[in-house]
Amino acid sequence: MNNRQLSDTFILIANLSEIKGEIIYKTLAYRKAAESLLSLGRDVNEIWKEGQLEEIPGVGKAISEKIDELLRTGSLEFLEKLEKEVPPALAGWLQVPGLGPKKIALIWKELGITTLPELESAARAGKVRSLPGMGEKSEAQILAGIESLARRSGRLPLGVAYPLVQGIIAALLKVPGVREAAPAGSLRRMRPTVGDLDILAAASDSGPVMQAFTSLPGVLRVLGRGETKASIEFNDGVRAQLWVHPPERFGTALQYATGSKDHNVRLRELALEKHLSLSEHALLKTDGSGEITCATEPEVYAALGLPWIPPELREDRGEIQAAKAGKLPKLIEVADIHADLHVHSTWSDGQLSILEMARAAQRRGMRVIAFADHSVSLGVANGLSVARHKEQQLEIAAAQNVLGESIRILHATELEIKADGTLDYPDEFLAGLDLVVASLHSSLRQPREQITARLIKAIRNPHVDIIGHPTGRRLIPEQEGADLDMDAVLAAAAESGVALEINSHPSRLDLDDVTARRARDLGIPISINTDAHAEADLELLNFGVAMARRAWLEPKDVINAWPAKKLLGWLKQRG
Ligand code: DGT
Ligand code: CA
Ligand code: ZN
Repeated sequence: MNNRQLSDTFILIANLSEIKGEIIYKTLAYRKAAESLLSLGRDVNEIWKEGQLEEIPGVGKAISEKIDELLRTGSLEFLEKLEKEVPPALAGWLQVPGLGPKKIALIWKELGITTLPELESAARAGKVRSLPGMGEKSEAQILAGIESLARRSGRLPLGVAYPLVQGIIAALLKVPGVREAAPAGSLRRMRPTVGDLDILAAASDSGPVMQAFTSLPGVLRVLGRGETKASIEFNDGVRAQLWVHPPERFGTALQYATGSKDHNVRLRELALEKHLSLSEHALLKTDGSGEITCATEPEVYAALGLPWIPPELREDRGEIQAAKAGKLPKLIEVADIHADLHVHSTWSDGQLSILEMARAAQRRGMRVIAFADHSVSLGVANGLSVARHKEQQLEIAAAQNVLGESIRILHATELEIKADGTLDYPDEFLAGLDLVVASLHSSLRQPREQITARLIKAIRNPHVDIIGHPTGRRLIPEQEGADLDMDAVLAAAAESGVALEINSHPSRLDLDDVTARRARDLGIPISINTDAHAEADLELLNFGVAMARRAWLEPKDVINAWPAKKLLGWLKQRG
């Protein structure tokens, strides 16, 4: 079993346990383990052989025993028992927006149905509305949810694809004769989800590297294999494509394979104007006088009279025009970020103490860190009461004492915007905090007008500094964000001066690139945060920065890249 299959198994256990009615803390533990298995970046089988399973964040004794049994035997007695109690097909119902474990258990027990098509017919026949606690509204919501499920993308989240590609590249680089290997396609452009994995290798003889690629561990079948291209499908359905070109044409090949298709089409038009023809294989002079070989990408762009364009911009959203005019943005980089304004500690659902987390952030170059533990109404995440905040304040002061000037620790909150639009703490209390991140976590399926008004109310609260993961969309597991009127949200944000977050966690990446760019154009400050719950999560910053780069953001647009003095001044002036 690979990381992904193990992770899926724990998600299944969590889902079935929830439907069974197991207490939420238990199921959260399975989910945490599943998430950390996915974002591990190493083959869990290796860690298992080293006897280090419990070193994985979120994996304690009970879960490591389950992993051990799964890796040894390929099955798990605990899960088999659970599947006898709760039909496994019911777990799939949780994908339906608006259907939670309680409702699922109710429908299953009352109507005796277990499959999604049965559920759809029951809802269409009006059998769901008469169940206790249901009604016409919830029935309509279930039907709408089933429809939106059918529209799902089937794309792979970047956070899952990224470590997979790194693993493949590492394997290919070991093959004799391979001079270089690099990600290409949408993954190199850092799209939040990718259709398949594209990889480019430089080798004069493509045979050995193709052979290594098609016999990677976990390959189910080879879909095609030619002179310069091979494509494979892994056991879990993920597809990967390898392109092999000689080193002297690596630049031309990488440019082509990176795309996007639309960017390439535009670039080819530009090439033709210059009497050049740009293809997958070469950059040729159209008068037949020969080839311009490009070993590197900047040479390709230079031949077309352009500066090199960062891959994140290559979506045909004006980047070629900007490059021509010498007006490409000076994109933000991970090294520009010196503040993380949304992390969690053991005070709510994080894994590290304030001192440990602050140290870990400091080691990664942070000069400011804000502990935005969950507020009181998010009970499942151990949200803080006002009284516990007072104690937390003492611990922050103590940690600040230990760490001195090296990093400034802010006392913040991730404030629940409740279903009725009110906030979790009174204004007087919020006024005393260093920073307030307000987020939506519940009742995300409210009608457009209601949820838009709810978010705007928080945006207008003068104590709110940042709106966390503004739409609430999730990529792992896939779930649409709230049905917000984004024009209205952005207009309100521009007026109030609140910052909007780009949440770096690969399961969120919210705001998306297009909306973040619109926000920037309206002068809305952007905040890139890790939302870290464990030390390893701090490494996820590069995903948030990638979204910001796709949004054309520069350091001046991002409050986390401001000098600490400017950032703290901004927070102070907001009250
Ligand atoms: P994806 O996989 O749906 O997330 O998106 P991409 O961008 O990775 O697209 P994919 O995998 O179909 O193709 C990989 C790259 O190959 C793409 O970024 C650009 C290049 N490419 C593929 N088909 C064409 C084409 O018809 N014309 C041009 N110019 N380039 C293409
Ligand atoms: Ca692709
Ligand atoms: Zn949150």
